[in-house]
Parts: sequence; structure tokens; C-alpha cells
Amino acid sequence: MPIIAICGKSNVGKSSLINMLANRKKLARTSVTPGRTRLVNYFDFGSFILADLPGYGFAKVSKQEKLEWGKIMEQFFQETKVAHCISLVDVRHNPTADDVDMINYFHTYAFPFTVVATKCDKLGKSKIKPQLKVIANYLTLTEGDIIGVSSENGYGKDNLLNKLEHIITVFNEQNLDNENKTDDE
Ligand SMILES: Nc1nc2c(ncn2[C@@H]2O[C@H](COP(=O)(O)OP(=O)(O)OP(=O)(O)O)[C@@H](O)[C@H]2O)c(=O)[nH]1
Ligand SMILES: [Mg+2]
Repeated sequence: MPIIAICGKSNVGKSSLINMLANRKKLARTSVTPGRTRLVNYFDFGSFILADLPGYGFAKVSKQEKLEWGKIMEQFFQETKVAHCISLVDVRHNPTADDVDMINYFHTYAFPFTVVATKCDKLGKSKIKPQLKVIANYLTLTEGDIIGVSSENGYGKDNLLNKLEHIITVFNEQNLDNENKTDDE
């Protein structure tokens, strides 16, 4: 099954997004306290697995905790065959330096990723698209590369589900290809 990692800064809405996709309120633990999710949590959706990664960029964590975060991430990306990364940013703000670092990391390792802008319910409808464009420019992506969502009112959920479906299809096709190659040997 493909493992899809959900990453982004603390409080951006990673756990809430997982709950929205599962149609459950309390599957993944959310919190008003940033930095709640400290370890990688896995959620089995049947045809794919979502990995809820600990958030970065929370100012109040100690140096020790930042090191700990780095270790958890490094270990995760080394040991896990991740099919795709969903990188979350807050639609209301320009991406942070940490967000840019995260995207650069994916570029460096030629890692497939999708940017999802969360909390779209906090912006007026007419403001969402222009803001997605600003975020895209910031991350040297195009507007179409970013999916705007709201875990609060379900905005963009279908777009995100379509994307997930595509990721799973590609993953399954690649796996089938690999199996066929092994059979030929
Ligand atoms: N209005 C609104 N609030 C949201 C949305 N998504 C998350 N929140 C709120 O933002 C806060 C943080 O949400 P979480 O899902 O816990 O964020 P997280 O990224 O998992 O945070 P960490 O685990 O600490 O890294 C909570 O108070 C959520 O209710 C959204 O789409 N709209
Ligand atoms: Mg969380």
C-alpha cells in the first residue's frame, strides 16, 4: 500500500486534514497547542496509508526538541518507502523559511510532493485563488500545483481526493511494472 506523508509546520492542520479525509472528528489527535504530534502516526485508509508527521517551526520548542524532530524525520525518510508527500501551508500566510526548506528538500531528492494550502475557510472565497497564486510564486510552483482546502467546511476535499486517487493509481502501476520486471528475470 502506498504511504503518503503529511508534513508541514506545527498547527497548520495536518491532523485535522487526516480527520477530514477519514470523516472522523477525533481519529488523529488535534490540539490548540502547537507541537502536539511528536511522533509519526500512521492511519490506514484501506487503499493507502497516511503518515501524520510531527510539525516543524514551532518557536517555543527547545533546541533538544528541534534535534529530536530532525532525527525522527531523517529516520522516517530513510526507512520508509514514501510514495508521495503532502506538504501543508497555511493559506493566510506566505510560506515560512521552514516551508521553503521542506519543499527544497523534496526537490533535492526528486521526491514527489503536492502542496496543500489549509484553513481556506478563514479567507473570503474571492481571496483564495489569488492567495494560492502568491504561495505558488513563493515556492516557484504554478497555481495548479497547489490545492486549497478547509478541514473545517470541506472546501477542496474532492480536489484532494482526486489527487490521492491519482497518486495511488500511479503507485499501483509502478508496482505492477516492477513485479513484471522481476518475473522476467
Ligand atoms: N478554521 C480552521 N481551523 C483549522 C483547520 N485545520 C485545522 N484547524 C485548527 O488548527 C489547529 C491545529 O490543528 P491540527 O490539525 O492539530 O494541526 P497539526 O498540523 O496537526 O499540528 P501539530 O500536530 O501540532 O504539528 C486546531 O485548533 C484546529 O482546529 C481548518 O481548515 N480551518
Ligand atoms: Mg498534529
